Amino acid sequence: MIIKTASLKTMFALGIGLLVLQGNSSAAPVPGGTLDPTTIPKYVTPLVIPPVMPKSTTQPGAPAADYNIAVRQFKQQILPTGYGASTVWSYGRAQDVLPANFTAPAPLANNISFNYPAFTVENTSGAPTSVRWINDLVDANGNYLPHLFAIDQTLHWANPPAKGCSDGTNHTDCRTMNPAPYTGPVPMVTHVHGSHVNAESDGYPEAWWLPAAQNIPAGYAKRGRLYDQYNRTNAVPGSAFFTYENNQPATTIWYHDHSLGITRSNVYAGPAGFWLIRGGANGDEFVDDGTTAAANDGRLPGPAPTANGGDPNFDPTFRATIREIPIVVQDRSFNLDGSLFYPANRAFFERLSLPGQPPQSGFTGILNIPYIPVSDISPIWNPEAFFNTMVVNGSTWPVFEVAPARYRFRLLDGSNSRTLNLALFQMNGLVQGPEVPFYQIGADQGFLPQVVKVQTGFATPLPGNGTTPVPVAAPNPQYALLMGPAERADVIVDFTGMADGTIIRMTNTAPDNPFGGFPDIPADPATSGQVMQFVVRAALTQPSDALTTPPQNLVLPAEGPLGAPVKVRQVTLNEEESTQLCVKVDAITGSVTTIFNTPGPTFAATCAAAGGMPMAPKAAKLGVFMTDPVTGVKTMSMPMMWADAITETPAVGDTETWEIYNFTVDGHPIHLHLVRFEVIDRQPFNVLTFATTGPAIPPKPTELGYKDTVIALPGMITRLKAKFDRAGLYVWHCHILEHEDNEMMRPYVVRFNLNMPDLNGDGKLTIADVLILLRQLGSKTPSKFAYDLNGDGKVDILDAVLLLKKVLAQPAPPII
Ligand SMILES: [Cu+2]
Repeated sequence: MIIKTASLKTMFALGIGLLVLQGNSSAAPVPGGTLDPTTIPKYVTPLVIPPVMPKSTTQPGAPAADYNIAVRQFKQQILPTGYGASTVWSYGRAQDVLPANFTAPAPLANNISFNYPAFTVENTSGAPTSVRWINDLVDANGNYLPHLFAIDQTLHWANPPAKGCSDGTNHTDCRTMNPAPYTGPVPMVTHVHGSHVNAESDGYPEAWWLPAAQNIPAGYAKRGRLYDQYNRTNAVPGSAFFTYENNQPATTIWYHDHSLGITRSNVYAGPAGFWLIRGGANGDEFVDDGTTAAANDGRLPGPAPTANGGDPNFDPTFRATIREIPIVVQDRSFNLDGSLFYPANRAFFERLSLPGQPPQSGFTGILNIPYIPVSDISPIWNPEAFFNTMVVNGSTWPVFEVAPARYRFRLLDGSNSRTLNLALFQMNGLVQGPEVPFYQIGADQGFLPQVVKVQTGFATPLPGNGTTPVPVAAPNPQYALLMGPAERADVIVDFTGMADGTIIRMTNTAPDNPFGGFPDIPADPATSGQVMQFVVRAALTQPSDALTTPPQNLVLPAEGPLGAPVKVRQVTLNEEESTQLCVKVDAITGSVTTIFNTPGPTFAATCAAAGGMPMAPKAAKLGVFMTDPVTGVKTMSMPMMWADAITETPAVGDTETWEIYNFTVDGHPIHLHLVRFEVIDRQPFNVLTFATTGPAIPPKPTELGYKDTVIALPGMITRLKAKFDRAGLYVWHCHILEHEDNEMMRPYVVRFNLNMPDLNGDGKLTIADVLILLRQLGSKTPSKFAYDLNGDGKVDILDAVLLLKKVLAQPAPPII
């Protein structure tokens, strides 16, 4: 069944043809905290240019790491001057001491590198980087800091108290029946999104750890079920030591928290930053100017901030030289005191208030239902979360003064749920003037095969010979620069020749709701429909501006395609409704009340007969198809839980095509850890018969580079192809963080190849490989699952026996 992840009230309104109830209207800001977003002045705060994360010069313990990066709580002036500062969390160099009442941004010259978003970690392709990630969410007395937001313990989550699991057991990483918000020490683990990395360093959601606080309550687990470290000699409490091989082409990736069931809340508090990889065979050095005979003489706009190069936020001379800038766009809501707002109960999502409590956000209707443990609905979790204020590099609606020159922006949609559809327009006073194109050169995982000129309604690949072809229409006239949560776009914007004082505004016309494809109602034009503004200043011109290559001339060093897949894997996207809570919606007030709360085989029919509807959505889930054991024909989509047995088990070195069937009516930005994939196509299908209903639609030209996140549109099969080239346990998930946190994430394991389980990689099968496997039996690491040679979901003596049989079955080696 298809279920819309809108509020129940909206679903009800749609069902009876009433659209007067709020929910999908864009004429107003989306509800949020007590600060009215329309009162916040726009384009008054200069854009913060993230400086480069400084390497550590002191070590908190052995072994030495390139970076010791702590996450801390501090204040930041996100809103314009005169408004209250916001309490945030973010990363910085651990040795930097924050003064009391520290408020970011602050000059790097003061040896302070803490900022939201975090400073950029610069890397070279092929050169490993080690990071000791430190959970430093403690106060001045060494006591743990509680979360900034209400934490729902009824999701499958980290559960540091290690008790109260819903199945009656007591351990971490489970779903509890406790509806009260969690107020203890905060679990964290860092994932570098898009990193081709060993499993121990990937930031597995059950590999979290608590801060080394002095008052961790007795009985609490300080580490998650699969906490592990690349270098197991690290002894610094409250940290983990990870190593990143960076053995991947130059690209824009990013780091953020990934703890089980609490990622949405942790990331919303701030911790995220860019991780750039440069150099290598597909780096900037191999960009060519297609209009000249010389090889590799293309020059992209630069420079970017460099380590020890100055502080682009407090040194105007240095700032004037910068031409390459990472830009993260996020939506947030605020309260009058400047604090961040994140909803604290399910009623907020329904645009209702809780019974017996003051109305929230002016909602007059009441959500009067029981929650877990009485029903099966989580009390705090919101199925999606949209916010009314646009924050760019940690400032609301900033302004950036630019030279009349070409700039390179590495754009990231860092929102929890919001898809962006970005465009640039010259402004003539308050009137929107001509559109200024984006020239997209890269996607998530490196360069596109061709520069794509992106304007509203058009995406035109450029041949790279100085010419611009007739514009190519996008699949729908509304498409501009579309980015789902976690997607990146490496773009050039050409301000060359623009008059001093020209104003260019970045707008967003994706909906204030989950993106499900165009057409849709654009975001509120007065708030979430605006992003940031540029002002051309001729005085900022640098001599080097004349040296950069016009985007029409660029020939990009993109990679070739992957080979044929050895397997086609079919997976599904699903949403679930309650199987016990039947509710009704008051057509006047929108209030939702319980009709009955009883599970049973006839629940759905009984609820419908009573004039009600199941409370929904309950969760979003990934899944697989059930098939008829005799005919092999698909019979139904089988939603799977995080805790269910692993069903996606590619062998090392295999190239697979994944067909993602989306049974929901929302688009989901699907992200696979470890791999870089090609988007093959999208094809409509019938959700009842699973048969395709139309031709496959090729990816947009902006999706032709390697990617790690793709929007799986509703009612479509989205096909991607990836080579799974490292053994270990990883995850794949929806990057709508509210979905990811409530079951829309699954582990997958890249197993050693059963045909050639050469575990030590010496090119032959010997008893040494068997010994390696035997050593895994007692370990608890994300890598261990790669040794499940017989695919029974366990790594045990049976796998060792299987391997031994293979070793013994080999023909005797020739005697020389
Ligand atoms: Cu999703």
